[in-house]
Amino acid sequence: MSDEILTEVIDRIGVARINRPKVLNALNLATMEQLVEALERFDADPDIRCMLLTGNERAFAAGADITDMTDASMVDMVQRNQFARWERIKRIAKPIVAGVSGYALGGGCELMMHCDIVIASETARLGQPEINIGVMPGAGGTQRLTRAIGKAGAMDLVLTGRMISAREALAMGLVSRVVPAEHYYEEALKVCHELCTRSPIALRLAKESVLKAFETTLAEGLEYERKLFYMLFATDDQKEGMRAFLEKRQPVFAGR
Ligand code: DAK
Repeated sequence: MSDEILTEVIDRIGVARINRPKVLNALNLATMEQLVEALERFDADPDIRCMLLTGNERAFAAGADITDMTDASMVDMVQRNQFARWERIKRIAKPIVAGVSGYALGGGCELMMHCDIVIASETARLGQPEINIGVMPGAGGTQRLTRAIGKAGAMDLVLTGRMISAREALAMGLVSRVVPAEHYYEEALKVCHELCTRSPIALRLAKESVLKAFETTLAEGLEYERKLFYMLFATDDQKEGMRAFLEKRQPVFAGR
């Protein structure tokens, strides 16, 4: 495996770092494949509780690699079936925290939107600038962005291609928290450490339930949530969590 995606395990956290600094972490096909494989490996590893996806200070990812697409025909794009990789990211069951600094543009912003909690450095610059190069978002940008921030904001970003600051993104509801530039990675890691202390099965079902809200009516979503809520009463973790509360101690969740 090449070193365009660096991985490490810190305690029970799977860390994946996009590592193409010369091109601001532009995501080419090989990098995307390596990233998806790394996330799937972490997802399948019972010792890993959550994941941290990050880039470097200058860029989370400045988009899909434009050199991959410049001369592609419509048929090339169809045959590449790049969407399949993005679908695989969508199926990752464990929580993914994004630590975002610098540019998160186009496919980079879409990748960030596939993550569950986004910790952004105050230097982060986000947007969907595909319109500036004659195309439009292709990995959910028109759909996830619209659901995340509403029509007015999504139209503004998608049609003008303008970049927004981390603070503006926070106000729009596109990122979870904004932190000083020098702390974004450690804050994202801190969130991951917190998630490691939670019940992994409850995390998994809670993630699934929140994501369901993107795809259902309110009534269907509530019904779905209710079923998952009942399911948790079949776990040891529910008993442990509630008993620990009553016994005024920290719970120890086994994930069963
Ligand atoms: N692709 C390839 N190279 C890139 C790149 C990108 N997206 N972004 C930056 N680079 C390269 C630059 O070409 C430059 O390379 P050299 O000239 O040094 O060889 C190097 O990174 C440094 O960039 P700059 O010199 O431009 O740096 P600046 O600080 O001046 O500007 C910038 C930073 C981020 C504003 C600028 O680089 C920029 O505008 N970059 C392009 C941003 C962009 O348009 N992103 C959207 C790309 S389209 C799909 C899924 C997803 C997508 C498509 C399909 N399917 C599932 C089918 C996604 C599409 C996109 O993301």
